[in-house]
Amino acid sequence: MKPPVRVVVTGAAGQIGYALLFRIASGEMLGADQPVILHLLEITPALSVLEGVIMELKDCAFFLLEGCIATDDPNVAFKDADYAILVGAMPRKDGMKRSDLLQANGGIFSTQGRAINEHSNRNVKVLVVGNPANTNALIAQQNAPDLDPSCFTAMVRLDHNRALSQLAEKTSTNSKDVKKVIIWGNHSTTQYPDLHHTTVCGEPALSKVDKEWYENSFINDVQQRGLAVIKSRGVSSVASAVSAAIGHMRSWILGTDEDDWVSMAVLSDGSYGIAPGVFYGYPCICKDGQYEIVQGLEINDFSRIRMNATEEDLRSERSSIEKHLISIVTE
Ligand code: NAX
Repeated sequence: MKPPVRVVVTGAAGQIGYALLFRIASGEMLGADQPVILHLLEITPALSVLEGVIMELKDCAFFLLEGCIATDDPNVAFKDADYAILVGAMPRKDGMKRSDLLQANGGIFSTQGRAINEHSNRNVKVLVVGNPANTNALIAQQNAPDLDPSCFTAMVRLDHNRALSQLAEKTSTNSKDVKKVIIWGNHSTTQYPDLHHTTVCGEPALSKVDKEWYENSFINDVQQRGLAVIKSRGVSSVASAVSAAIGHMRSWILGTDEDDWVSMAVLSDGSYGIAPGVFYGYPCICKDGQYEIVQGLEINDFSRIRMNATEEDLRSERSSIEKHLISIVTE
């Protein structure tokens, strides 16, 4: 058995947090030989709920779970963290403007970014799930100047999985037969699910489906899937979001399959003409705990328009928190 690693989950008493903890403690994220100590961060009013969550974790008698720390203090939560999944975020309330939501989350993610900077392992791997995930990741990363920016990522894996599944269903195949889907850009309705490089059973995906379906149904259905789930269930995606978070971390830590890639939102570095300064969904290959953006893919005009539109969306999110960002960083 390896020595235990410390895994932070924020918003641990919320819907996604609650479901995520049991899958981490059972070994699904890090493997069946990796013991974990869970650090659970919540807001003060939710700490009593968190007590019950810990009781249930103990009641599972997971042999990999070596301890649980519950706290409302980010400085305690992020101490010596090896991995962190930032799920807790300010929900959008009735009548709240998008810019107000961005500001409110600016406060949460800047505090957490600073705590990570101060207290976490220098190689910590951070996944931001709480929305607006890409911009929250940017805020956290900008507030952690002592860490390599590649320690931070945001989740577009749920969108990636939705695309895999919808294409598999359309082509009467299995999701394992579908490779190299890409979600470019923001985890929002401007995201661009790209099938130009995708294969189904080794053949180009776009030779197996008609163009009209790809351009007029598929893209929109993937972009709108989260809203469709809310419309049906009355609440946002939980189990599928948890599965995506586990998959994202697992790929990052344990590596991607040789003949495939995954979509991860990472700090743009100019790749594919996306200017630096936003967390943008890219195709990534992971090896030895590091991600790399896949390079050299040909981008046609159809894709370029959509890639630019989702970049615009991210730049507009960034502009509404820019002042806040700068004042935090230079404080
Ligand atoms: P819940 O409202 O059930 O849970 C959120 C939890 O976060 C609550 O328990 C709350 O007390 C806690 N929290 C709030 N502020 C906190 C803070 N400053 N520190 C620590 N904890 C804090 O929401 P849930 O359904 O679990 O969703 C969580 C987030 O995931 C939301 O922002 C949601 O929009 C986002 N999602 C992101 C997805 C993605 O693909 N990136 C998909 C699923 C989900 O919609």
